[in-house]
Amino acid sequence: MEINDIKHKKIKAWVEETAAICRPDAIYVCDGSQAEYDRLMDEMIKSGLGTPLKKRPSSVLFRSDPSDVARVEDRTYIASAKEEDAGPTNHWIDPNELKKIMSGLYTDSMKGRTLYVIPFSMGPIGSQISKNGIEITDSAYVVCNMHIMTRVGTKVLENLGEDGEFVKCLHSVGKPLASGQADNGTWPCADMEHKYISHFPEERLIWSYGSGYGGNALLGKKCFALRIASVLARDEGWLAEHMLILKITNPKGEVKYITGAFPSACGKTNLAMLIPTVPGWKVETIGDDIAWMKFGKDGRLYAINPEAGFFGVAPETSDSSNKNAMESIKQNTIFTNCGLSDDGDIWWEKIGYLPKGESVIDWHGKKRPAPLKESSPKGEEIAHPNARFTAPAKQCPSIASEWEDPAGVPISAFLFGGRRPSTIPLVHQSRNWNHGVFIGSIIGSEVTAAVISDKIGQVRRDPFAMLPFCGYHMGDYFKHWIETGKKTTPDKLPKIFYVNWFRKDKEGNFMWPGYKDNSRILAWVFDRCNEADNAVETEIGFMPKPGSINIDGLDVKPEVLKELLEVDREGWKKEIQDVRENHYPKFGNKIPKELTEELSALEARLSKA
Ligand code: SAT
Ligand code: MN
Repeated sequence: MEINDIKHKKIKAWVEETAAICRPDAIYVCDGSQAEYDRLMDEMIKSGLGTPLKKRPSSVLFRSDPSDVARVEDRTYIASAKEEDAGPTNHWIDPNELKKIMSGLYTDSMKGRTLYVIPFSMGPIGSQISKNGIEITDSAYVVCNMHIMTRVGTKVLENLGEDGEFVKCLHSVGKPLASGQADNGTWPCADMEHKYISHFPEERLIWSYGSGYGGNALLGKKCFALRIASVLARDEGWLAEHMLILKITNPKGEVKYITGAFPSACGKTNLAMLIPTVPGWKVETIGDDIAWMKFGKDGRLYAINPEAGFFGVAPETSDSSNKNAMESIKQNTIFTNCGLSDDGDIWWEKIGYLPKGESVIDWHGKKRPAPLKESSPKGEEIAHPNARFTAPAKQCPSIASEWEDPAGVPISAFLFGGRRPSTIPLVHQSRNWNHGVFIGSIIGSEVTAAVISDKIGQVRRDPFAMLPFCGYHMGDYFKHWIETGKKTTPDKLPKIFYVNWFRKDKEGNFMWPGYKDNSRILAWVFDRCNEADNAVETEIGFMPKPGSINIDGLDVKPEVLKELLEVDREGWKKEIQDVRENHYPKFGNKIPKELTEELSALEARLSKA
């Protein structure tokens, strides 16, 4: 399609305005068709950027520049009018100043390239919960990824009509080409100090420059669906959350939907695609990363998955850690920064088998002897630790039939979790909504040797798993959660649970098998939502009654389960002290009084016991 095919005056004007600054060689409006996807992929394969995979139909491997392998939090900005509105946990720059810098960078930045206009919808087109965006990009790789991750094309333009609302998302890889120059198969991007991932929340505007990777460039995901949407949600009275969405069916055929927020590296995608080990139970996937939730007429919260695909971490994904993910990526998948084996297939660390053949090409593009082990020393990985697959959600065997229901699914429970070797029990339920918000506000994972800068053993808290993704002050975000709890009657609100699959014993061994067996905890949570008589009240909340977690066929000794489900009073006292002295002060006087009251009430309950 061409620019004159756009009937929406504001979109057309914005594209023209952008083109006048970025000066692309051509402008192309995406229709979202398979033919368009195939043509762009072919061009990228011919240019040497993409490598088709013999073993996986319609699948292509890309290798990025070593400087462009993940989200760049240090270069991510919330440029609200007032610094206070971005809050202490976001990087703020004055929006006028930032626009001046970035306008300079955007000038002529698309020379030698095509400017693609991507009309996209976050969520099923026409849903009351969905939102439209327009991404302008000079990267065909971004167009193809957006095809998978969102709903793209003519149908979105039709939905927008002549004056529908949309979020403006501008992206340039920041590598203009001189006449006659070409990328020659190299990944285009700018130097680190010229990368900017910028959000202008008041204008519902995203400007990204210099990176072509993941959340820096696929602007529908973290930039729109979390950072900008969290601001919209605050203003409009709904929730935009970094949460997976599950459908659970019990042996009687009764269905419930739950969402869950976990900091990174807690196995969220694995949980989203879990194959249960408890007999008679069924778990299906609605989403693996983001949930948008609005109150329905019945006073319950309804969630949609705003995305249409999975952008998952590849390393350690295997038939045993996540069979459904492995099935989802058998065809029509984009791989980025994975290894390539002699037989024309991808490979990564802990994929569950060794690569076929004598050599592999690593994510740098270097030929190496095939590894003899499934893991590699740090820094010598075949696949980059943040290597990704981009796969259509509809290819997932566990995808629920209603995953695209425009009405969304009614949510019965929220799970919050983290990677905590001690203190936090396997599962407990909050006493009420505000206590649940308190739990969400303190989740985090213990720092392991993987992070050099922090003290090992400290808890790095990531409230609601939203710290890098909230587009406004986290203190105001907590307040928004407290306010959300007042919008309906307590019985209609989702119940809130704190789970921890990562407890370790004195020898440092995991006490709980995790993965598929987490379904045993999901079953308990499900029954709690039915007010089952399966809990006892403790100082920290409701916990499983002895015998109410099914461990049949599990290699977990009763005394270990007992320890997993005990209140560690001394541990909690330390937890309270850390929250009071180190965590909450970060948010200054914006911490809602309801949360400091919850902290004190918990302390009082524990000291009475
Ligand atoms: O790169 S993404 O932001 O899409 C994924 C992630 O970092 O969580
Ligand atoms: Mn995520």
